[in-house]
Amino acid sequence: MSRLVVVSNRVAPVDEGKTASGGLAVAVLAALKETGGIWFGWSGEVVEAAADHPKLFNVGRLTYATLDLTAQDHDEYYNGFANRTLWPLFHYRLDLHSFTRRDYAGYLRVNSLFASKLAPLLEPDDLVWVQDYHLVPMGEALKRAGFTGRLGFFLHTPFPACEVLRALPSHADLVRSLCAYDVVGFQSHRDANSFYSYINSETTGTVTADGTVSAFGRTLRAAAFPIGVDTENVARMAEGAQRSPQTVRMQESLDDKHLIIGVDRLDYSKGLVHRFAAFERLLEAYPENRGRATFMQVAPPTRTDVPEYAEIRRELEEAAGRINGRFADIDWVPIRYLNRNVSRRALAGFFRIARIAVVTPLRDGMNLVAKEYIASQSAKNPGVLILSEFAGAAEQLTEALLVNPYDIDEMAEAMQSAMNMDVSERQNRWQAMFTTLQETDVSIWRSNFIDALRAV
Ligand code: ADQ
Repeated sequence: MSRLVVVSNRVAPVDEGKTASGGLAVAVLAALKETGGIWFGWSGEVVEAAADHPKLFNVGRLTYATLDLTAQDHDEYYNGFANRTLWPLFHYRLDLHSFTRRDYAGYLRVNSLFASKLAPLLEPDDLVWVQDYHLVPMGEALKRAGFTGRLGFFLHTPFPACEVLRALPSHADLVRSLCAYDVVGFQSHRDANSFYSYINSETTGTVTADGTVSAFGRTLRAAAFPIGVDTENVARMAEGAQRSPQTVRMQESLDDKHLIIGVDRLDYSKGLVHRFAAFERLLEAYPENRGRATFMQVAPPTRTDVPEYAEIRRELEEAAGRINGRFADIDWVPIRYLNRNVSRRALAGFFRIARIAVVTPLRDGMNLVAKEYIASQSAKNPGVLILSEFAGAAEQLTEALLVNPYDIDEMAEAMQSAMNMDVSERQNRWQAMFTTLQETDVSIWRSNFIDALRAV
């Protein structure tokens, strides 16, 4: 059977006791553990002079192959083109999107470098599966480096509408690079449709009803493959964690107040400023919740070298301080704001006891926190998920309270109905979503994608 070779920007920590906060890391590790193979990518180290060969080490049937980056490569490829050009653009933030030819050249250079270091490790019948926006040109570069086998690509972020994508000066190259793969996977139908409409309107290519795309002299399959979580495992972990010292401590500290929880990387796409404002509106408009609801936001800082991330951090600190100053009482603080990682087990325990999860990104490819929250609930007394209609997860989790995250009043109203929702409605909504998660978990995501790639 063909080996699986996964390529992603970061290779997750090997030490499983450590917490990986990226959704990609969580999903890919689950996939590779099942099949064995190679996981290739950046080590996370920035060095003066990069080594000629990747560092290799084996854990069971899995080989990790990692490369270091020089400061210039890291700055142009990662901080620059990936995180200041593509990330904001793909999340519809044209106001934060910047483009320089220097960063773009760095992005292409690192993709070629990765390809030239991976190619010698490959066998012709390997299935190579490239992950995410950092590595769009990697497939083309692997072909240039002589690889002739099957190539798949999965985009974890949204794929923007055509008119937004056109703001990227190199949009035509980006889409041509995507067409070098044999299978291109998107998180949602909305994203796949944006890709089809680009092909139809900006190229001479065609798209058939089953997602076969013919463009730039190639034929490929492009479709939605919504990523999932390890549903049963998260459920088991949450059930066990509810008796853990951390969860018990949290429960006691709540003193019978309802916990509203938010867990996100500290990123402007996650809608945290709007979410804080909505909680403030809840306390203003429905004063009975003062002293009755505690909102805990866990948001570990990421991409701290990118200035926009320092700005969002400052805004949130200010908002939390203002809201707490305005409403806190001697025995109750409205917002608990934690800027750090929490172990997966502790998170599962917190999800389990949280009456409400607020997952309200302004844009999100999928959002695994929404799925982890649902997987963590008890069937008898489940909590309520408030979910942004702009998260990919909203296509599947239609029984959540779906909100437009730009509408602060609507979010506050959703929090109010969640606070007062009776148990039978909570059970019905939760049961439907939990069944969806069982039918679409991470192993099904992985096998659907790999089957599509094998079928090429
Ligand atoms: P992210 O933007 O990182 O992922 P998300 O899907 O929510 O967003 O995944 C975050 C993961 O990190 C979750 O598993 C969560 O539990 C974990 N996590 C977050 N904060 C944490 C904390 N403080 N401590 C510990 N763990 C924490 C990108 C895309 C998403 C897409 C995923 C997967 O932006 O849209 O769903 O990839 O494809």
